[in-house]
Amino acid sequence: MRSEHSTKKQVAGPNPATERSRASASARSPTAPAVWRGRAGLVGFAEALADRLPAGRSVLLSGPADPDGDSIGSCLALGRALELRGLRVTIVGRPGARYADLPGAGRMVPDPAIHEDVDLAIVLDGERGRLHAAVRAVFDRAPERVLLDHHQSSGTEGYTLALVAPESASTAELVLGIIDAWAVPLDPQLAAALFAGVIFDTGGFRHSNTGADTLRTAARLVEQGIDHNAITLRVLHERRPAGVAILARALASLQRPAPALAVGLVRHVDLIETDAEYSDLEGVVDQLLHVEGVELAVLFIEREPGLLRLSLRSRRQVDCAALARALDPAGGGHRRAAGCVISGPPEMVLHVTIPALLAAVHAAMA
Ligand SMILES: [Mn+2]
Repeated sequence: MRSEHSTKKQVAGPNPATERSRASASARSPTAPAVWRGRAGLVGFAEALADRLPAGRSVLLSGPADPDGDSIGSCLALGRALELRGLRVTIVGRPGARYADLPGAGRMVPDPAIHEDVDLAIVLDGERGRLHAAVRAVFDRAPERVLLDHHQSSGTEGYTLALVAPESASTAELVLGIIDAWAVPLDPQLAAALFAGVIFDTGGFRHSNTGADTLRTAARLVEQGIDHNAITLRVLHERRPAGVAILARALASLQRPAPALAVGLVRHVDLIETDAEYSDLEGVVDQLLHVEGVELAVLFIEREPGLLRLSLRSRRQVDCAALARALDPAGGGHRRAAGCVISGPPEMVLHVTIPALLAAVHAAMA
């Protein structure tokens, strides 16, 4: 399983001079915006964040409206670290069965229930455009707005503080870097939440974004005595009965417009009839990608009647983030995993989209 937002390992470019100068400007003035790109900015970001968070301040933490394992694990771990530092923390999201056992998941607040103003708001593992509308309103009103992310497609405009590190396999690894920079001692609760994030975005250390750093991080987390096997089983493998039923329908829908392209369609009626939720479809697109000979897999999910959510995955050549953005200007993600939304009846959307998918496959494999 891989999030929409996990990616092939990418080499960080040097920080643009403008970003560096803005970052150093923030050290002088706590109100100037500060932006970092790449893991190299982690300590500077952590220090700037700490400067803005004296004990007693209120902080809101949220992932995108449909949080995945990395979003949830990152929010829970950073939330705990902030509480240990004396902040008043609200964590947004509905964790779903896969994440309900993680430490702190029980106190997450559903997105629509968020309305109280906070001193500082942080969006993790996705930019603010992906927040639930209710959360977005609170986020935009917050005097300090922070982005912590690893999506190559995330912009950094509109934040008082931002770190985007596309070379990091998961946002959870960035959170651990912050925890280390703050010298907060790692404990089993932090480790369990972070481990969930790391395994989600690396597909259990199988995706190409898994590097030596990720494995070293995992070793540190396992050393905390967490039940890594139980977390992996729950987060990556276990399915609700409704999830098995929707998986069966998704696999039965497989089309191969070309040998290298796998397309699946889950209609709204499938979700209704199987009683499946959107989160039950996590990891299903990877099953399509793992068909022999497939380079690009796309799962079309009719989330609401006439509204299709596309999950794109590639093995090597196709840049899914660029393809998602070409299909939908609001789409994006990582090179090997991305998503976008297209409206229209499923047949029509397939009819107009498949030629573009075929063109991308042929161009990438030429
Ligand atoms: Mn992620």
